[in-house]
Amino acid sequence: MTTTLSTLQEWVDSVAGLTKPDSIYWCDGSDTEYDRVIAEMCDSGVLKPLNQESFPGCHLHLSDPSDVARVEHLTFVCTTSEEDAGPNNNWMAPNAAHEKIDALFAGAMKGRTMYVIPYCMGPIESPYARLGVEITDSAYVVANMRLMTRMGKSALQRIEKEGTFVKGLHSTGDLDPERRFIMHFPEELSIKSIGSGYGGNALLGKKCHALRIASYQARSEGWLAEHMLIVGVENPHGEVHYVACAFPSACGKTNLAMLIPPESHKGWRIWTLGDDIAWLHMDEAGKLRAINPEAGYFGVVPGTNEKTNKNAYDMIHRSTIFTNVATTEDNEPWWEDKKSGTPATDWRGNDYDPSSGPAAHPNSRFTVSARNNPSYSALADAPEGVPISAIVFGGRRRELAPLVYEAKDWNHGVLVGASVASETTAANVGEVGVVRRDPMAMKPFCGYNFADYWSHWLSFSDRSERLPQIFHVNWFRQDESGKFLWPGFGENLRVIRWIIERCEERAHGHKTPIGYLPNPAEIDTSGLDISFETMKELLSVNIEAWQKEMDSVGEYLESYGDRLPEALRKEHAKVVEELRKAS
Ligand code: SAT
Ligand code: MN
Repeated sequence: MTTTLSTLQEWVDSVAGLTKPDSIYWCDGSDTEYDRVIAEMCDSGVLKPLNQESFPGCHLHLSDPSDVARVEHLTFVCTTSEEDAGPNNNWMAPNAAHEKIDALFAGAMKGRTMYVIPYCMGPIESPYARLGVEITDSAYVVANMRLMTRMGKSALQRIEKEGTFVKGLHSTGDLDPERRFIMHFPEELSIKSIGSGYGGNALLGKKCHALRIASYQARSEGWLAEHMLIVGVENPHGEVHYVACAFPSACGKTNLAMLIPPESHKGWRIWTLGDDIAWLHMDEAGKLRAINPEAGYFGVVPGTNEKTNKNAYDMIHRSTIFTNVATTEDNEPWWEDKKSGTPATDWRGNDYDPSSGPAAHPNSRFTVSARNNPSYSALADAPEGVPISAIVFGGRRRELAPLVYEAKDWNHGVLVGASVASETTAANVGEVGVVRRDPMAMKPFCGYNFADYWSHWLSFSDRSERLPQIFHVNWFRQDESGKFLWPGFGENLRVIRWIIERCEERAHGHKTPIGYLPNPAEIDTSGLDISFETMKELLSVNIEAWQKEMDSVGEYLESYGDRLPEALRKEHAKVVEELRKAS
């Protein structure tokens, strides 16, 4: 396979000229190809087959121990003007960035195969889908891209028809963190990534394309590329509401997207559209419609069990690539909180020794096709996407943020999103558990200045009267002893239900300075072992603490200087004033 599109052929030729691979292979996306690539990796030791009786089609990849997460400090947005990248991104001038990274790419593929991966983000027939080609020297990336995107022949056909595609160049290089960079050139629709084989750094269709480059494109084209799961919530009458939720990495998006309703919620059903990324477009009727640009899940493994996420637990028992988990004596994958089996070998491939830390890496991952998911919604393939009733922001916060509240209107909702703060997780290299601002859960992923991004969000209120209602949730409140106040997981449906009842104008709630909170009786707690006091705690607004919070939000917003939209400043001032009156 080669291509009739000369711009693509010329780019592939020039990359080969720079990186000097032994051979070039164009991926067609077929099953035969996938099986062959997997077999080759098993031969070379990059993959290990797991127990094929209990885990048919499953394989294990152990990465370099220094290459287990995203590297925000080595990730750059290279726009002509530094201001366009904004204080939220690392910036390098495009020429300097190309020069620096091309020097690392020179000869990087010697002795290796260069794979050309045409892919489509979104249903192949969708007007909202976007195209890309990733060039990589990693067979692991090829296999993962096959599971995560619509990859191969049909994508190439559309690329040749449209002529426009995002160019992604990737090499694992020598895996030395000193020579690792993830660079984005949104003005050129291109990405260059070297020195890492890990998910978000290497599967360029995902965070690099579908969020950083796409968010930049979306701004000029009038849509939104967001770090959101998409879920359909069906009530016992068969009515389905679609909800999009933005939570930071490793804060439970996959669990919520695949939730199994608790015993108390007979007749309810959850349909998964996506677990990580949503592209939102306004249709002619003024409704926001969402598609999931991805076709698979790259989820956190530890903590997955029959209680927390039975759908995921079942789904990853076949045709799954595991990265950096432990294994049992029987060669089954093992991870912390799996609730069965014991580890024999840890994620580094050593004999398991509890004194050297967890057996599975805290950011160990499964890669699996969305088709494996028992709650998969066929509408995930609908070209027109699904209409969104509610947008939900959330973070991981021990204190302050109530279980749920609703923004007063769209513009206030933009402030709520811009104010999101969350404890850092193992999804990025760095300290874990530190609260930081993570607006719209996009801090690591917005491909341009956050101030301009908030202006773009605000601009939607002039375009439609039928926008989704905006909410904020926090599943992670703890008491002084560190015990979680809310049971979470499947029980989160009780909160989602209130959100939907608000959208249907059936739940009243009451107004507070930070937004609408549920009246205590409006969250169904039947069958839950949760006291009235705890619910009160979860659904209260501590005025003094919120005043401090709003001071900190104000400082954060002002750090964006003149570019900060006046409307956002106004929303902030309104909340400050209402808190003052309430104090
Ligand atoms: O590493 S990924 O960016 O793909 C997953 C995540 O951190 O959200
Ligand atoms: Mn994510």
